[in-house]
Amino acid sequence: MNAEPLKKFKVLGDSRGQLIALEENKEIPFNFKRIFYIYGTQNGVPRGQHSHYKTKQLLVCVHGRCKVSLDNGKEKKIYSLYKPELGLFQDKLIWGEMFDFSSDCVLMVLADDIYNESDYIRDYKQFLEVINVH
Ligand code: T46
Repeated sequence: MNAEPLKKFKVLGDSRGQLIALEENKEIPFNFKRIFYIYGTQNGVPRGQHSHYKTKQLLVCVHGRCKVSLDNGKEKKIYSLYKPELGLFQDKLIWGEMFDFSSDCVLMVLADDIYNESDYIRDYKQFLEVINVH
């Protein structure tokens, strides 16, 4: 991986409790167009297992915990998301897999584009072919 994809956000708030603010082009390292969250993942089931041609994502586990592997075709690293002040940047053309979800995990994903299935690469062999030509 080039730049460190795991970001630690500043925790605001006071004696009443905590608050984290994410702004585009600051904590979110792109212009932001979409948010979605996944939850209720069944025990032992992975999610993701794909890459995007263009879409960039920032993954934040706002409740519970999970692990994420990021793979650039040459190197694969595993990250633990276990508190809301951690954000993991998944660049375009990086294969991502989310796994080891706690039953209470809510994984929020911020993306720089609207949903478009044609931006997905869901076959790992095809992913390796695509990154070889970029
Ligand atoms: C990712 C992980 C964490 C939409 O209609 N709009 C959307 O914005 C998204 C993300 C999905 N969908 C539809 C497409 C499928 O019919 O929701 C269904 C489930 O999507 P998918 O199989 O891609 O779900 P996951 O959990 O494997 O992956 C999703 C994201 O696709 C992915 O980018 O990082 O969550």
